[in-house]
Amino acid sequence: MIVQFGDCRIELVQGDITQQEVDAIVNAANSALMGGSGVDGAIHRVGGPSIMAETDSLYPNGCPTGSAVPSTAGNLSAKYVLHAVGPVWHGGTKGESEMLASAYRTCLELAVQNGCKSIAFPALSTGVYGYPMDLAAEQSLSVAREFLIEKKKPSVVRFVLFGDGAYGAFARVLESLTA
Ligand code: AR6
Repeated sequence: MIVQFGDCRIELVQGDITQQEVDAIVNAANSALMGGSGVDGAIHRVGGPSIMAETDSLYPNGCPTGSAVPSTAGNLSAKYVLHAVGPVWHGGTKGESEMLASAYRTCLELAVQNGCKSIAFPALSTGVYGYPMDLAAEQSLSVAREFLIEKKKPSVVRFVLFGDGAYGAFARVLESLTA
């Protein structure tokens, strides 16, 4: 599914984040930037050890929840990996939605600052961190839409969803945002 906002677009695809041909790929990292399972495991496996070597040296104190930090992308075809730290879901009363929005916004800002025309996000926080998919879809797509309307870049914001359930949830929300 593709929806145009001026000269920019939001794309939804089903697939593997590591296979995306974009300028920046977003990692679903933890605040220690120590690697893990899911997206994080896949990015370090496919991208190779140079990514972790770089984040260890540039960010020895990790990255706070709700923020993101950039690195180069090793063997991935992207130029950058943006390591974003989404919130752990605690029922929705601990500022989770603000932290999720802030993680997405920081990645979009980093992409623009680094001259990236395209960025691919996974559904941050919806795996190990337990954020409900429908709520995550609403939050992430509204941040992306607002950013594109206001800043008019990057040209392509792609959400790479794992499986039918995630794709369906994002597609329903994107339809409602454009209705
Ligand atoms: N491509 C796209 N999406 C994927 C892929 C992939 N290769 N693999 C999983 N997903 P998660 P989180 C989906 O757990 O919830 C790690 O251990 C997955 O189905 O990767 O932010 C980190 O080190 C889910 O919908 O990230 C942290 O400790 C979404 O991506 C912690 O997990 C995010 O799932 C972060 O948890």
